[in-house]
Amino acid sequence: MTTTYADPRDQAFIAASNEAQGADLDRDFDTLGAQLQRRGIDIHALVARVRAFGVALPSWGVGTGGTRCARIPGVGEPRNVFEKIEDCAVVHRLTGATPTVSLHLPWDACDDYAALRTHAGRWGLGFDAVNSNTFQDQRGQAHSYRYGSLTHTDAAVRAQAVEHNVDCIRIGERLGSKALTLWIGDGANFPGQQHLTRAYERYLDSAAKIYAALPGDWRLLIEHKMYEPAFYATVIQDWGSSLLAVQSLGPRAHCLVDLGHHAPNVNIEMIVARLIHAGRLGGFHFNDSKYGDDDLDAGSIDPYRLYLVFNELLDAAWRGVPGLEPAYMLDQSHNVTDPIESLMSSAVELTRAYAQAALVDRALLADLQQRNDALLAAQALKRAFTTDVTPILAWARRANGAAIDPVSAYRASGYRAECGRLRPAVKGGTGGGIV
Ligand code: RM4
Ligand code: MN
Ligand code: MN
Repeated sequence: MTTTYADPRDQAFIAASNEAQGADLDRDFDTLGAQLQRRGIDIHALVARVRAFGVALPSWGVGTGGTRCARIPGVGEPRNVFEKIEDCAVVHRLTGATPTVSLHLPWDACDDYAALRTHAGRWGLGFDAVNSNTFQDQRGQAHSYRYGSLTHTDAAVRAQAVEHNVDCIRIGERLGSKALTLWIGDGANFPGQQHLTRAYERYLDSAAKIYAALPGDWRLLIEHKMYEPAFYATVIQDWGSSLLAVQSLGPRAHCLVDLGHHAPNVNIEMIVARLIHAGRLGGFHFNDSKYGDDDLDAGSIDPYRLYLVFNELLDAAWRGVPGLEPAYMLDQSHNVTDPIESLMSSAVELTRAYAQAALVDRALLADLQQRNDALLAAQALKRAFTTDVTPILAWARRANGAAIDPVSAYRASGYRAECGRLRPAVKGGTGGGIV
């Protein structure tokens, strides 16, 4: 069987694939526009906001992920960071919503960062936060992270981990990044294994050294995670530990919330509200989960929760909370899907939650809350969520030069098969770890 290939990043290809769907979209958009008008909402103003929405892609997300049991690679996976950028460009061109990439080092280490920046720039891509990795031993390093990194009992191991983070900052500077995301796996598997207070104090000491190496216009984002790989006690296990750390580090340290890093049923939107209140909400890793750090596609399990997170963010914007500029990043593991398709649909789901949250009648909601009208307040919030904003998202994509239906355009392009031809699997490629 011969498959034809068309570059899905090509404007003419995208425009042609939009042709067939354009008339239906226009009709659906007009119908929705009339409905929203009756609610006092200008659909074009909403389109303008949606067009400007962006989320960063995780470089590690374009390869197939895995679990603790196995990683089963897909066809035509990117073999190096340049090829990862190629795939990210597909996601961005087809969705118009992913203008930046978040790198993970040393998974994405390369010889020429200036060339990497140019390569990304050619596709209109920039770089968001860089992620360090001291949860794995790296080839050639002097000390092992078996018993921790930034919190290790041995000062030499801590120094090595600090140095890696400083290296990440220097690389990020060359790429135009403005933040370092710090997530460590340090912790204990047994009660008694680690002194809970001293381990945290060692963390603060190491993190302060990293903070001191930040350029003036950079932020340090601290990511908490309840468990895994440490199964009894993780040093930065919750937003409390994270908030105390950023407060002790300084004004450019902020908390990053990875949605999957909480126990099931935890009220994440409330954590978001608290961090906004503290002026320390720095960013997100979006994904979805059912049980733990499942790294499933954003919005695939509980889209209402995703919406409620955006509701807090837009409520804060409505209240004029100063200095709130959280970095939006995806952090997912794609084990059974084509990673490009998962990233595209996740970006769309984020945009959907954002657009829905923008529909909330905030003055009405505030009034209902003030009058303790629980039922109508809940309905006012739900009403925005149950509005099908699909035509707004598609319209915004088309206006941005992206695809009305990203996944169908992608499939029609034959990109994955072409990658399979151009990228024969290599042993030991930089696919990343089991994420
Ligand atoms: C962790 C955490 C980090 C990510 C690694 C790969 O669970 O979410 O953000 O960098 O996985
Ligand atoms: Mn994460
Ligand atoms: Mn995670």
